[in-house]
Amino acid sequence: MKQLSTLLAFLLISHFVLSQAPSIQRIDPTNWWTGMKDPHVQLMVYGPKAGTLAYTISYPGVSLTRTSKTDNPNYAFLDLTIAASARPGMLKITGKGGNQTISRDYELKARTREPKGTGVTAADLIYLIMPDRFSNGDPANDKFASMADTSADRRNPYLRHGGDFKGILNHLDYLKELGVTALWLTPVINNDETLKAEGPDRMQAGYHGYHFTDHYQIDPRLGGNEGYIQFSKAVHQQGMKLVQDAVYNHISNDHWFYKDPPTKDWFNNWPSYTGSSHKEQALYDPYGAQADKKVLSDGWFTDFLPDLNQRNPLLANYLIQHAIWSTETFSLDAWRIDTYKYNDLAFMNRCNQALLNEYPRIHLFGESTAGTPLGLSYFVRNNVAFPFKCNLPGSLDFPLNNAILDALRQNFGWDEGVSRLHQVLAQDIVYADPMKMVTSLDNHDMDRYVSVIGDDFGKYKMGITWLLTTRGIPSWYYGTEILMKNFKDPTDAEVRRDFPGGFPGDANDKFTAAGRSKQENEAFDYVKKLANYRKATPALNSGKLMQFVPQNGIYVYFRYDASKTVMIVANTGAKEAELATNRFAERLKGFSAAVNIISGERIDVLSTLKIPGKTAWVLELR
Ligand SMILES: [Ca+2]
Ligand SMILES: [Ca+2]
Repeated sequence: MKQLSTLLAFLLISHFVLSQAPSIQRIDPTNWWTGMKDPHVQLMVYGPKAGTLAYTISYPGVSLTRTSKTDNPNYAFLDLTIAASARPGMLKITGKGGNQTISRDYELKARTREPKGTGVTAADLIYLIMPDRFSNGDPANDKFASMADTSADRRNPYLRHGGDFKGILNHLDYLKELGVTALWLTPVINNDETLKAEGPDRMQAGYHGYHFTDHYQIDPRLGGNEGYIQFSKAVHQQGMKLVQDAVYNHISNDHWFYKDPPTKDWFNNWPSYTGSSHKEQALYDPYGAQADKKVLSDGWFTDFLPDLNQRNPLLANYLIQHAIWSTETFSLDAWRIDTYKYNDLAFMNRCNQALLNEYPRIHLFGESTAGTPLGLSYFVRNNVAFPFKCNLPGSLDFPLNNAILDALRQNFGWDEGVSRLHQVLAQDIVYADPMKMVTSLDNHDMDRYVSVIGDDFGKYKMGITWLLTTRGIPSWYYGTEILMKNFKDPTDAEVRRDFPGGFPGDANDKFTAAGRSKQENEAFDYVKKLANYRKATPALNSGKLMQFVPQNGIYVYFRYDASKTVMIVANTGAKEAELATNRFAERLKGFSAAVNIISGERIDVLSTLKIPGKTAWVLELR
């Protein structure tokens, strides 16, 4: 009897499912525009049995050129061509099946006049913010009962803390004063996911933003789509630029399309869980094995971040269009591309080119944690005869970052200490354009700079001097200017602490000089002075670089153009040292004096210089 009733229930449910009318629940991209350079767009139409319908579109200047169906009946992909003559408006998408007809409106918007895709250059200073940890400007959006994770608790380093766009906007003046010209936020796309186990006794939220659950939603806890549009407007009104953090490689396992994949090959599936090897050498190694290449690219970043199969052309279009949609909707100036080396690199070339075609000045830079300039050059435009040619304009410069830290941590030697910095820059020939590399001292995935250099204030200033006077586009991790420190012990959360003063109830407001200690003010003022000097000095932000082989722990280089020469001198040793300057005649020719741009002191550069231990000078030659 029980079996019979189960069978009846099954038949009833099957009948209901089979007879359920098709419907359209969503269309991605959620809108498009007239007047784009590329007249094509492919719409992903999703809903129960949406793929069983026959589609038509009737709108002047818009033609439906192809409908693609997949092995999942809930999807249809519609290829549209939008003629230059098409006007903005609502077009009707009609699907017919049997005696069913359903229609959905789809908006073709007019492009706004907001500047977009304007790029970042070596004249910029990019400030990296983890929005949840910077400032809470709107306590009403800290958590939502309707979301998968309903918690927010500042006492727990693994949960959300409530930071948002409004909080950042409240402190744009602080950032402007520091000399910041561009903001890079860790991803702002919705991470509506359940808490994930990050260890036996720890549950972590996607507070950092890297676990996407819906590409077309900005996280409501940051301010949502409308909040991000307003944020972008306010940032641009202040003359700053906006860099978005992209993740093409993977999504959260709470993403809506992970639960109902459009095709069987939407993800890189393995017979049993296979993580990436993280060994990027396999890709450029002339002796590399295919098996190693496959596990690097198609292995999963973690067991809860499904790896996207970007070789599927429908998925490739989905990701590329999302990048263009975001650039257009939020007026983005540049993209930082997460986990670049794990992507299908042929797909990435297509994606980069599509963005560059639509926005020729946009800057794109990847995160490829390679240890050497040669290794990194594989993942950026390069001068090396690799069989594969990457078209990415820029990259985060991890070899230079590591070399700066080594220069500050190690004693001077043939290959150690500041020799490392000289040697890494000496290999710049591998990059097509070293000025487009994005430099840094630390970031949200690394031990904080101040801790790595052992809280040594002399070293602190020296590393900053190099970052802000050498080639490339400098980036800055929030809080380093007020000496925020920590190692990633026990986890990353330690290097992602809240900015003091950014949250209701904070004891000290370190956004103000009065809230900072004497040394914190000295640190802030040092960065401010150099960042603003760099901004105003073309020799530093677009001039040439000439470096001299370090001797006795002293490293000297010049930045110069037709109108100005800046000499940077760093004594990495602990004791005062003398430096005869006749070695530098080829750049000192025609100059006799210099002004130390930090102290304002005037010095004679043709005499022997006496440089105190652990000191860097920035000397503008006169
Ligand atoms: Ca908030
Ligand atoms: Ca991958």
